[in-house]
Amino acid sequence: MTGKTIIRPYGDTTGDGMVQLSFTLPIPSDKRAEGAALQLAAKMGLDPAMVVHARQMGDGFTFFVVYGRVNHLVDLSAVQVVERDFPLLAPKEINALIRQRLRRKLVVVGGCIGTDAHTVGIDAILNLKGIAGEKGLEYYRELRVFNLGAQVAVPDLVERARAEKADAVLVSQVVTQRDAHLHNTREMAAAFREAIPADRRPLLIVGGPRFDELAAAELGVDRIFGRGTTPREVASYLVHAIVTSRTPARGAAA
Ligand code: B12
Repeated sequence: MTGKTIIRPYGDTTGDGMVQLSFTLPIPSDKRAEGAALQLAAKMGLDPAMVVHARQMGDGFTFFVVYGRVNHLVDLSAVQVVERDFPLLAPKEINALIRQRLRRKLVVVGGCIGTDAHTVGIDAILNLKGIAGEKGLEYYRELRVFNLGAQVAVPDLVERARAEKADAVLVSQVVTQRDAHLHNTREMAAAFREAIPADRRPLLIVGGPRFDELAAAELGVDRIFGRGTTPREVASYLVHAIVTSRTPARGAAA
């Protein structure tokens, strides 16, 4: 890409503004349903738009893929993201920094809270097997990892974090129906603040595919990790936040 700051979507030819959109309408698949899909696309600003796929899904629902043109421009100079503001370290460096500076194991307690049973994400980060060719946090000799699994109640999480003198609590939230991930995260953050004094509170980290990484302060946590996160990123962040960027006061949750 060049140094352009204004861009448009690309479909058939550069900058033609063509996008593809998928959605489901609660009506059986027929001509009227396709008309309804096109009306929705038009109201969303796709002009022209065409239905390129329509398939009935169960009784009374139709799944659509619509292809059409948008006029909107993207201003890259106005895009806000959370940039990685810590160095990405190798496992050896991470272990060495914890051993030399913290002089004890760094303790991590994690799990899925609320009714969420999607453990694949937190397992990918915590368990030895890891993800994307990287080993999980259990692989790091200087980390002690407690993976509490699915559907952990917030009071149980707080108690376990306290009992293990956790330096960091890692929570996964995948289900976002009715903003469950936001409510659960706020509840968890409030419970830790109420139960443990600020200077001994573990670092609070949440992750999941549909979080806005910019919302950490608003949700009362220290950091949010989104889709595609790897264990090494998380381990590097832990070292940055707990070991290298300040005098450790955590891990004494009593
Ligand atoms: C596998 C799966 C299941 C399995 C879960 C098995 C298990 N042990 O985890 C089963 C079959 C049990 C299941 C059940 C349900 N599921 Co489901 N499931 C999925 C599916 C197909 C894949 C999720 C997954 O494993 N992704 C792979 C992992 C590696 O990715 P990840 O979670 O994003 O994790 C990465 C990052 O996000 C990040 N990360 C995640 N957590 C954390 C935490 C921390 C601390 C950090 C640092 C990073 C981090 O790092 C990870 C690695 O990169 C998704 C659809 C999809 N394709 O995503 C639906 C999906 C999540 N499920 C969904 C639904 C609705 C359900 C059910 C409600 C269905 C039902 N009606 O019963 C139930 C709910 C069960 C419950 N109580 O939670 C919806 C959620 C919709 C929504 N908006 O909330 C989805 C999106 C499917 C869909 N399109 O409708 N599901």
